[in-house]
Amino acid sequence: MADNKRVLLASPRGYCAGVDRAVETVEKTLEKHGAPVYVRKEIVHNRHVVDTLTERGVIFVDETDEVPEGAIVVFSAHGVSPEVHRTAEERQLRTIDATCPLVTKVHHEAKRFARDDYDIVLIGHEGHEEVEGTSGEAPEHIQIVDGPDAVDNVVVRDESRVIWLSQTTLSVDETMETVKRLRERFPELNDPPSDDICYATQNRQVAVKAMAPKCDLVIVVGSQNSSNSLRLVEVALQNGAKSSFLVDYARDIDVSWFDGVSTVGVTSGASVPEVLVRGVLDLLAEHGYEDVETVTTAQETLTFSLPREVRPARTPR
Ligand code: 10D
Ligand code: SF4
Repeated sequence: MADNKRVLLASPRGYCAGVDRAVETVEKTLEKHGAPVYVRKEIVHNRHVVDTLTERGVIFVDETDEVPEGAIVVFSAHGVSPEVHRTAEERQLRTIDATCPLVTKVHHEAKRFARDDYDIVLIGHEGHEEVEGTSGEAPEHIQIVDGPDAVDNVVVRDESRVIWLSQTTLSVDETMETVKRLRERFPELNDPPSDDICYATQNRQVAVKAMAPKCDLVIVVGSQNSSNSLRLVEVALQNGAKSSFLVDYARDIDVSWFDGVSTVGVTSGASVPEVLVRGVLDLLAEHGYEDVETVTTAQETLTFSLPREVRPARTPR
């Protein structure tokens, strides 16, 4: 049995402004129009959020051709390509776009640099919905680079007109390594006009970095398909945590992970409701980890207004 059992709780953790907006968009759509409401792809990559909304009458579909003509469909926080907008329009679907404004910002950058005839290197995970949406803005100008080792495969037309952009939820350190390798190949490589890895992704990684060296175990609450949550496990391991696991629920924790463990770090991905973290803290307390100390590395205050279709009407003064 380990002595000095304690929990370090990362802050910030959990819901970011884009997830909060996307989940509320679906809730408001349900309130306004009643069930069923269709959502293309998982609104955010969290099992609990998806299951809870399903119980309330949301039908999650993979593609808009599964939505009955004329019905309402919400696009997920990860964004969609123009092709998805076109097919929805053809089927006369009523669309509500819950794409995070910070993802939309990267779409705008992709369109702008494609218009200026740059070759765009989009650093991101092949097959991830956000990457599919962003690359769909200018498929003929964009090539996807999935980490440092993929840099060797990049082919450009003019080395002086190359820019890199990225998915919003990547590991900051790995992305910088990819950019370094890109710059070794293309010394004139242009940087994006502003950070594409969003504030929430960065803040959650910084908080994990601060606590990881002190942790025997870091538990990250999040789903297996959540890019930003997975990155937190990697960041914990790369920064001194002796072990780290991703769990959807407290019940996924294997108590043998606690063997010989004094300090447990806890954090959660940007798509994770706080109630799930509470469940993990309760389980930890049952195993003697009652002392919880918060490790705060940033304060977050950003919020986004809801899409026009579900925004509350302004009350006249
Ligand atoms: O997989 P992921 O990290 O991109 O998405 P998740 O839904 O877990 O978190 C929110 C991030 C979004 C919507 C991408 F910006
Ligand atoms: Fe937006 Fe960042 Fe949240 Fe993604 S992780 S939804 S880009 S705020």
